[in-house]
Amino acid sequence: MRRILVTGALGQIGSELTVRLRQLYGDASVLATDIRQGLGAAAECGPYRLLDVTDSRAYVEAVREFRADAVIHLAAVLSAAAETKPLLAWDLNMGGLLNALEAARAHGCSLFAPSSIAVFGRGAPKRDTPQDAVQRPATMYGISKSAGELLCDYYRLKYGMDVRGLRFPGLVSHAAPPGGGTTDYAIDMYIQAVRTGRYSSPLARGTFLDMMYMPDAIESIVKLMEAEASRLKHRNAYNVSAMSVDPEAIASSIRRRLPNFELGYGVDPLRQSIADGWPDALDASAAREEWDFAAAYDLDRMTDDMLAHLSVKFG
Ligand code: AKB
Repeated sequence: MRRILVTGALGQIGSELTVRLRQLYGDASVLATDIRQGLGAAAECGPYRLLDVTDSRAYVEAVREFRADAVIHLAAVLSAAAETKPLLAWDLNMGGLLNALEAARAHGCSLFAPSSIAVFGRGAPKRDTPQDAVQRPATMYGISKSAGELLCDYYRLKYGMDVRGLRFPGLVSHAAPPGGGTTDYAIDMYIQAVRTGRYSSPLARGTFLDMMYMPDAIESIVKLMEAEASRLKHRNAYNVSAMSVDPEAIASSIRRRLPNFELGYGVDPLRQSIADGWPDALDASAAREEWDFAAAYDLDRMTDDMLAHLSVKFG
């Protein structure tokens, strides 16, 4: 990658990824785009442009004018938000991806498109969910991600494009606020632990989900995009995960630092039913074998870093 266009640059992944890409490739080589006027490092430390990814012409124009050779397409509606606005989620997640693929094709760019643990559903093993497992998602978000993986494969096979992707688990970050995901409860728990010392979990005790700390997600995107193409068999998209945790596990990790932290439960039926359809723990061996995926943060290391950052922010 030399000149990179990022969509959804003000979102959960984008706001941290843009900063990292600018460290690696230079400020002027990374164009951050989003649908709203930008605030924060992603918008202020380098080129920024308003871009609605559902506008196909504007997408092609942005790629052409910036002379991008890589597109990182992050704009999407996450799972819980998608269930409240399924048509919007379909339009944005599928229409935006199609426009990304077409813009990248028109200008010979490589493309990164994130997928999710949400592609799995009934019929897939809950533990050690294999790279190649049956996909029967029961949420609009999962359906859009599963169809998105197929679409990316199609562009690879039909046009020979270099399209790569990761099936992200819940991503935990102190930088951007939670954005409508089912796994975002974990971020909320850390914030409330620092602000109020207590938290009511929308997911029940024993609901295990894969998670990963944002710095690991960012490094994974860079590593995958820079990986030797001849090693990649599964391009769209790789299972990745750093831990499988339930609310109690996160609370116990927090209590090592904040012993009085209290965890209660106020289960949200929507988010619980979404989480119940997802795997407990993915098998990430294909990512390890094909491009040396490795996560640096386990649960306690992530907790220590989250609490340190959030204490400065809210303490
Ligand atoms: C969500 O919860 O919707 C996302 C995801 C797992 O893709 N964080």
